[in-house]
Amino acid sequence: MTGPDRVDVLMPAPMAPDVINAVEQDFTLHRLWEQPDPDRYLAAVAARIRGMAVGGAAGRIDGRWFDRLPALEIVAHFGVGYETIDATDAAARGIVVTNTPGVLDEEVADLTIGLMLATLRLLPQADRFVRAGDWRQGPFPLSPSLRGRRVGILGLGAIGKAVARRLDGFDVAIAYHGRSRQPEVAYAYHDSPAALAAVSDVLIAIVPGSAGTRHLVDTAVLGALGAQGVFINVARGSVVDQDALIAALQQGTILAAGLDVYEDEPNVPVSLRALPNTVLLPHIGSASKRTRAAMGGLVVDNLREWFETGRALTPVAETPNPG
Ligand code: NAP
Ligand code: 8YV
Repeated sequence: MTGPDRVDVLMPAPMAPDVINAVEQDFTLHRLWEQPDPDRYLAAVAARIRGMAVGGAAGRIDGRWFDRLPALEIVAHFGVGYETIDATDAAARGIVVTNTPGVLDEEVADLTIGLMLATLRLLPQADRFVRAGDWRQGPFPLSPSLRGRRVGILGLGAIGKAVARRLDGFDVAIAYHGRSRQPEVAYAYHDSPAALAAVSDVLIAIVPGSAGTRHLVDTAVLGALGAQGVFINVARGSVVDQDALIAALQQGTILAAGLDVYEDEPNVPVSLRALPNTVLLPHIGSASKRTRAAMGGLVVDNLREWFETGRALTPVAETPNPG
């Protein structure tokens, strides 16, 4: 795509340098965050913008953007979870929304297993113990174990299944909850998060963030998980009632938690950071160089494919007619 026919693509906030460079190769890229007066700049170029490339830093992409961009055809999102985009409103206006499924499932599943083991076997605590020179005073305390535990997966989708495949090799019982039973799946199905928690010693949340999943894990679910229970959240912070989780960890309602996601990232409450029975990661589920490059590649490929063929590669479920 060269010359006067180059398509105009808006990037409201900075994305990875590789994504910026790749978009710039094929499109006229508008870097809104670099403009001294973004509002005025947008007013000047809005009528030409046919594509948007966005990640979490762009904030909420909804009718307020769509109203201002009358020629917008596609919003290409970096990340599989796209709760920051009003995809229903986009669909109603005929705007395609794409996300980045498929290229990060295995990476996020690897991280989930690592976080689960780190939380159970106290790996960060053990590392700090050695660094502090405390080993010379005596051995590190014995940890809880994965042996004999039952693992519940809240959200047996693409990533949940990749987690389950790994857990198959750990010789643990696996069960799941989703809104629907999956007949082709052999793992035990439970029809509510509380029912799943009641038969689990480790509960792993990997559902999308949405109104429907908000506080799916609440006081009752944590109570059902029980005093030896471990909660792992690699989904979204909104999926768990964070205050209820902190209380459950403080009071021993559950044993421990391993968290990659939080209610108000990057702000993690002091009360959570102070808890010794947590392992806290800064939302790094997909954050390897290899996988982030693949995600960025898919963002750009979606834009290219749409403007070359009129079809998007990975449209989200709400997009009714992706080409
Ligand atoms: P997916 O393939 O769409 O699977 C989502 C699963 O959640 C489905 O099995 C679905 O089953 C279940 N689900 C959806 N709504 C539900 C509800 N209201 N109650 C119970 N279960 C529900 O998605 P995915 O690719 O596995 O990704 C899942 C999420 O992981 C993403 O949306 C994102 O938020 C998060 N994520 C986090 C990281 C990280 O870095 N930590 C990285 C990637 C993704 P039913 O339809 O049967 O309910
Ligand atoms: C990314 C994620 O960290 O894909 C997702 O839904 O949560 C992660 O892979 C995030 O989208 C990048 O901002």
